[in-house]
Amino acid sequence: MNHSHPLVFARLVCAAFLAFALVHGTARAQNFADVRPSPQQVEWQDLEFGVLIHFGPNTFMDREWGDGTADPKVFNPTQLDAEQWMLAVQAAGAKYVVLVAKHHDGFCLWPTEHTNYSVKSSPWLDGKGDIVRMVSDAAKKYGLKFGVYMSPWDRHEPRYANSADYDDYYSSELDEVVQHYGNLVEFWLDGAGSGGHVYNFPHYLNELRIYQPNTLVFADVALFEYGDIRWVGNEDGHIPYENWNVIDRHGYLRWRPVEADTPLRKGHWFWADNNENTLKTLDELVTTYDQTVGRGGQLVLGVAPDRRGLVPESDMQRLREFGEAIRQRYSKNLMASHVHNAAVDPALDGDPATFWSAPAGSHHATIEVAFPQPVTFDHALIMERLNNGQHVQHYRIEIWKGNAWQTVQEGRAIGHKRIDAFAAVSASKIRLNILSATSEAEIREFQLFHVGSNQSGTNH
Ligand code: FUL
Repeated sequence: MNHSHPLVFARLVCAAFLAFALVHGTARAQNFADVRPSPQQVEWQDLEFGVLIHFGPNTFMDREWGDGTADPKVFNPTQLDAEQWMLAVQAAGAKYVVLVAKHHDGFCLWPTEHTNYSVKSSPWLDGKGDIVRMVSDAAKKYGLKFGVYMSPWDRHEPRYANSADYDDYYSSELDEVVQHYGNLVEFWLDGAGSGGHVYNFPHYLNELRIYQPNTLVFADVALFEYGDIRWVGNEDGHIPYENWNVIDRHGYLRWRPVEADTPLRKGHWFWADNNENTLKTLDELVTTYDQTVGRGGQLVLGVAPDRRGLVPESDMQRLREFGEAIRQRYSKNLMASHVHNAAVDPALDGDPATFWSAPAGSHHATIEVAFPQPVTFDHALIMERLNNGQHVQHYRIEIWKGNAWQTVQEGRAIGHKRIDAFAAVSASKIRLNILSATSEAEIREFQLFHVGSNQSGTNH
């Protein structure tokens, strides 16, 4: 080892300091308020909304969980068009797409060298196609970030019976996916079906990190220690309020933002015949949005192309309506007409890149806003800046009633984004009253909307 290398030297100094700190008891105890997100987590949380795509032999066999015996010959989409999938993702307003590259049936959507159970053995494009390539290329073209899901549970691969052999197999497949398809925004580690099987997850993660240092790993509850993001615990499209980003597992406090995955067709991640009646209504989708993104978490909506290899027209239409409804609801920010006040404007300017900070070290502060004319509103959207941690523990939205402040809404956590819905009120003086914060609150946005009679998605 060459000890004169500056990096090696810096590491030695760090290690010496750590040893000194531990021996002399100067290492600071960790608490909830000290834990901060990584820059990658901050960036990922800003994406807010992604789409998860399921497509494979199951699509052709009306199955949700294939048992790994389907003949690759069944896989034969006639009009597969990954760009059409991206149009669906964009229309819904999502910022990224996660493709299920391998589901529990073990069938690979890319021509892996490690098994024949893949697109290579299908009649589609004479076995020369690569869906991972097509989707990653299309995503790039449409300005969407790209991620993959690779099921550890594999019901086809015979090596699954032997943990060590299967670890080699999974790692070799992983190597292909992480090296050949560009940057992955998210990597899905799904725990379903894996009970009782021992995987070498630390090895998988090492492999992934070598090539994809910035990928956010999604892991469900059982695989918690391997993830950067945690599963919400249901597939119904809602995040329970209050939602805190810092959670405690095995005595370790960690920043683990929550992701809520839910399919566009109720109960169906894969397309199946005759289930159009399960397509979620616009109201249901708007409610889902308000109860996921509006509760400071990530929404990941499942979209399933059909046997042609296209997102069905009805689903496409619903995704368009959904995207449009969200834009309509949250684009006319009534804060735009406020009387400017340099002290608080960074929270009122409609730009999440700027933020207002409460006085250093404060635990209580207010953002007061005046309007030349009274404004009528029934929704508020607040974004907390999380780079320094999630601080707000208790807040009120209040209006001035001539001689006193009246509470319109009261809440606890704000987090990345908080959407509150309430009966319409009119006022020309409004404030965000932060009653309690672990450290100075940082607010990126405080916005007001009048959604009106279309009250679907009420966030209570
Ligand atoms: C689950 C899987 O078992 C489902 O089939 C689906 O892929 C969903 C997104 O994750 O755990």
